[in-house]
Amino acid sequence: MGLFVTFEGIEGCGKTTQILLAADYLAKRGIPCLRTEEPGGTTLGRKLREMLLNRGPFIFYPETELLLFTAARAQHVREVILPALEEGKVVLCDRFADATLVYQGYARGLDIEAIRFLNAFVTNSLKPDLTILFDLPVEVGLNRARERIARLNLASREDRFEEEDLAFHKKIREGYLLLAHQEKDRFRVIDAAGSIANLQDTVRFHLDSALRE
Ligand code: Z5A
Repeated sequence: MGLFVTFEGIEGCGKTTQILLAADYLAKRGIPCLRTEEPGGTTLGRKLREMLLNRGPFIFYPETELLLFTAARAQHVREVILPALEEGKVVLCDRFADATLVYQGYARGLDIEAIRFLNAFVTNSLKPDLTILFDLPVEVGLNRARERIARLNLASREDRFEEEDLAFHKKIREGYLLLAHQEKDRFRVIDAAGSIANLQDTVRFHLDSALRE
């Protein structure tokens, strides 16, 4: 089996920038690697992503939103993640099941135990070997995310979650920190306020350590 690594954090924490650099780093070292994301990663997942993240005609009840994120995950695990792990690859995934616990559970207020059950069901109980959490004050992350979104044209703006208030985003940060506290062996928390280069050094350090284990 390969190594399953997830990148998590609040909006604008820099995880996507870091996962791209990490994939380059592994490729240059000749380590077979697959970079993927949630929601997304499959054709069905990308369709669901568009519905879930772009502002459109849909009104989502929290329960509907939960089922769509986890439906995308069920497909993603079977079609992409498990086959890559079985081939011995390092799978780098931009968000995974922890995002559902935090966004739909801690922030939207859905039952945490029900989400844990659903996550286990759709992932066939697959858990990341390592989760890198990019921690940042929400005000800083939201500013970064909004500046990035402002540079995009209207059709490509995935900004439904950025519209939520500050209290929502604070619950996300607190939820992630709580999960990291509960699962210290799996999580590595990085202060995401540093420079892109310094953060990448820390990411590489954690990846190298996990690859040696
Ligand atoms: N969601 C959910 O509710 N339930 C679920 O189960 C799942 C997801 C799986 C989409 O996720 C949404 O889906 C997400 C949760 C929800 N909420 N939102 N929105 P996403 O991961 O695709 O989208 P995102 O959270 O908005 O991530 P992002 O746009 O990819 O941003 P990021 O990964 O945090 O950061 P970035 O793109 O690397 O950087 C943002 C900007 O900051 C960019 O201009 C960078 O150049 C800049 N940046 C990056 N690093 C730095 C540093 N170190 N210093 C300064 N500036 C930096």
